Amino acid sequence: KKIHYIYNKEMECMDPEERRKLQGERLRKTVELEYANVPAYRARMDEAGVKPEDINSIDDIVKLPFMQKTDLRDNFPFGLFAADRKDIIRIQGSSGTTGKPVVAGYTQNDIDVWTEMVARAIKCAGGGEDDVIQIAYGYGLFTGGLGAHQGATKVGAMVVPMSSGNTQRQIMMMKELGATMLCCTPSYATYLAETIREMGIDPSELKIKSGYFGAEPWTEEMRQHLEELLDFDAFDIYGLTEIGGPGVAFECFEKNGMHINEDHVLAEIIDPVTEEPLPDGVPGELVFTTLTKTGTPMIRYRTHDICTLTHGTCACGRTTVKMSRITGRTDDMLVIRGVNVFPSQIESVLLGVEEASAHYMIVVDRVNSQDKLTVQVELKEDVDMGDAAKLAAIASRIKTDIKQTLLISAKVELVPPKTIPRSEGKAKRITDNRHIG
Ligand code: ADP
Ligand code: K
Ligand code: ZN
Repeated sequence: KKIHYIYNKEMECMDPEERRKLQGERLRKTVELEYANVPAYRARMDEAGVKPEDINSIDDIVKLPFMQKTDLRDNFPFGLFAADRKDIIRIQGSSGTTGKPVVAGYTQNDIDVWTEMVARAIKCAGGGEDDVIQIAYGYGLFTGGLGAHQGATKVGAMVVPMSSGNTQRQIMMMKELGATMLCCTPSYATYLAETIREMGIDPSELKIKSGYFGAEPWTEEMRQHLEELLDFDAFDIYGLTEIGGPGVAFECFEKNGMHINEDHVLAEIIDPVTEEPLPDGVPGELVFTTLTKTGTPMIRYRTHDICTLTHGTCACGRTTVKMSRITGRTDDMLVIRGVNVFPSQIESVLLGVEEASAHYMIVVDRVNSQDKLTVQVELKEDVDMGDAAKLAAIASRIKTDIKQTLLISAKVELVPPKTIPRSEGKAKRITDNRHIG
């Protein structure tokens, strides 16, 4: 039975015309703040010949230059902060990047906005003060744990801050405390659910009724599998550190798209090549502009995530635009166990290994619902393939370097010279067997 709970009717069910007006006003304010306080973006606007006064409605957004992840890296750590340093009360960062990570600064206002966005999601799935909400996202710089925690606290639930890992203990607590909701990555949720079954626990012995799962792509098939295992409702939740973490968009009981919190973020879909806006239903790159953030506001931030948008009133009563599942990325970033991995990072590790050639293949599989990363490395011609001890030492060194650089474990397979397929065009460095999208 579908019940439509709505946390903030005024904002979530607002008349679309009225909302456009509100968005226009907030956009102007954001642009003024950015122009006054962020020299890197001011320079970009000057170059494009656009001033804050030129932004009088959301239709004017097309005049504004885009922002990219490289802007965050180039201005690391504080270059894009629009607020006074004393007003920044939190730093959150992206999960998987090496070297200079991507960080965002949050003012009290930004934390409140983020909390409200996640509270809307949790309420939407039926969460409230009678609920026991187990958070099995990692806590830390990663936005998953704290984001879910704040939202669950806001709706008055009894929050269990488990963080990720310790699977048997998670399940014991889930049972003993009578957790009614679960928040974690979809792959971890599946692993938990499968372990629950393996332990001989029937879902009826648990009180779990629903959960929010995000931070990585997943499929409708995975939802069905998960819902069957736990006999509950599994919902998708989307977000990214740069825009404010999880809760930027969340699914309602209709389960056919995620409602974007449009009073706080403005979404566009563009053609990633021409940068022209695309209409509803046409897949393209998702672009976000924050409308209420004051710490690190973002204007036309290119997410590299591919999806479609659908406007209109949902059966749940919300009038906010819905985004489809993410079906792919415009760059070669892989999301492995929620951690962002670029093939170039693996390449740079291999470049530092004397015996390794520049030829490699990254293989990603899903085994027992967990992502498994294998790196096949072609050895240089002069390496003695008969020296097993030496080979083991090389493999182990590469494994350690990958772990240190990317913060995730990989299996390393050394292969003889000239065995990795060569390419004449774009090199194919990735074999992703997870069938996503
Ligand atoms: P986090 O640290 O929360 O993982 P990142 O900024 O590192 O945040 O990663 C954000 C990226 O994760 C998004 O741009 C998107 O590619 C992916 N992502 C987040 N939520 C989802 C989701 N529900 N479905 C698909 N991909 C998602
Ligand atoms: K991620
Ligand atoms: Zn809806």
